Amino acid sequence: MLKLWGRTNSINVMKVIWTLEEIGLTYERVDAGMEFGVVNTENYKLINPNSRVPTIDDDGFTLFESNTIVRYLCAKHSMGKLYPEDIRARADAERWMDWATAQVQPVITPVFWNLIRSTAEKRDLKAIADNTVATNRMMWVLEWGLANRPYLGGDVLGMGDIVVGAWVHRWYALPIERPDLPLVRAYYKRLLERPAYQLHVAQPLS
Ligand SMILES: N[C@@H](CCC(=O)N[C@@H](CS)C(=O)NCC(=O)O)C(=O)O
Repeated sequence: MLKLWGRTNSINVMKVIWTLEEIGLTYERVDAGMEFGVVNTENYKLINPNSRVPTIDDDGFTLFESNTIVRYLCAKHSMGKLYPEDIRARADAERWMDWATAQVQPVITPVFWNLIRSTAEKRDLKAIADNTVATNRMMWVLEWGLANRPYLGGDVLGMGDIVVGAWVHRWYALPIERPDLPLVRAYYKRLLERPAYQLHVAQPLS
């Protein structure tokens, strides 16, 4: 059975859990990271020397990097569905996965850490303000990406939506000022209709 290491409040672990649930795969999850430890043990470092989560073990094949894990699981179990067969549709999905990691994650993470994982005294208000502006600007890009299609995958959910959708919940859940983006708002509502997203991604931030 596939084994996944990672705590459930990690966004990178959420992407993998959501993928596994959409596919309907049976898996075992082991709490790891932050208060759960595990990531600094010698055994864990043999399969993930970054000491980070998530990591999977698929019948002896181990893998870290959440986007790569999502791609791998979709290619293996959801070819032509979550993983587009058409090379252009696949490149489009990969573009959004890379965009989320390269453009959204670096600016939303300081906002998240300061507001959710820091005490009030330790908050860097300038970092929150500057990065909120930068994050909101990125969400305009997503508004552009959703023109004329319900999902980044087109008519149906694709692997690009799994990575981007995880960040979209974080954006809506943060106590910040946001522009009203009708397409992103409708997209989030659509994602919330999916039980796996609701249960494993759209949870209170911690
Ligand atoms: N690029 C990596 C980043 C992994 C990462 O930074 N994971 C965080 C959680 S989101 C982590 O392991 N933090 C330390 C911990 O939980 O102990 C990926 O996408 O898998």
